Amino acid sequence: MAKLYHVPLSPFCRKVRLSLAEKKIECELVEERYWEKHPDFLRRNPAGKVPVLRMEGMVMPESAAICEYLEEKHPEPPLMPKGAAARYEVRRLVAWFDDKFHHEVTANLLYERVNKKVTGQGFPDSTNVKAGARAIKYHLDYMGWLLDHRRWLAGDTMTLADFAAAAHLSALDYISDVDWHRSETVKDWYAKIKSRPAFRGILADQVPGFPPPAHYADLDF
Ligand SMILES: N[C@@H](CCC(=O)N[C@@H](CS)C(=O)NCC(=O)O)C(=O)O
Repeated sequence: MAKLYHVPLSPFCRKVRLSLAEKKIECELVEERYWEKHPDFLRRNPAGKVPVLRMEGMVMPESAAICEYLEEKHPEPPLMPKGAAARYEVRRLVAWFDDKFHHEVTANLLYERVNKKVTGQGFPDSTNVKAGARAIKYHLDYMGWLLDHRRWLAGDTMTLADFAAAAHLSALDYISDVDWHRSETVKDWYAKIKSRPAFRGILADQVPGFPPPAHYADLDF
């Protein structure tokens, strides 16, 4: 069986978990305290980052490369559209969330509030938290604008772009940092994606010392 080395609130790990679950690939989850830098873990990924997927004789770090591998080897159900332009748009938006959103929002909110404590790096920096709280508004507005023009973030079908976005937002929702009142369109999109069977594992996550709010796993939030 495949094995995913992960941490529960990592958006990169969540994106891979969603892809595996959507494609109904069974996978054992192994929590990896990456900050402890165990030699076995560094052998699996010298970059020292999660996720790392062990599957089909391969040991694979890097979430975007993993998701593209899964897409090529297990194309059903597809998470990439057909056609170069549509595929470009998915990759652009995956990069938007995993680069820009990650840097401006996830790092400032989730990493300040949770990762710092879990990894023993002290207290949240309020300047960073304020910057993250400001930035998420603009990102939610951008998502709302995209979804006013398309059924899903990158076009007419659900793709890796939706999973990338949902991975970040679900981790932030776990710490109540998403204002779902800001955009009805974004809330409807999240309700749709949250109710997929592939999301169940993520909604069941529990991080010791950080209980999720009641609405986190509620499909009618
Ligand atoms: N580009 C990587 C980023 C992965 C990443 O940054 N993971 C974080 C956890 S959310 C990590 O392992 N950080 C450890 C570090 O940067 O040393 C991917 O997409 O897999």
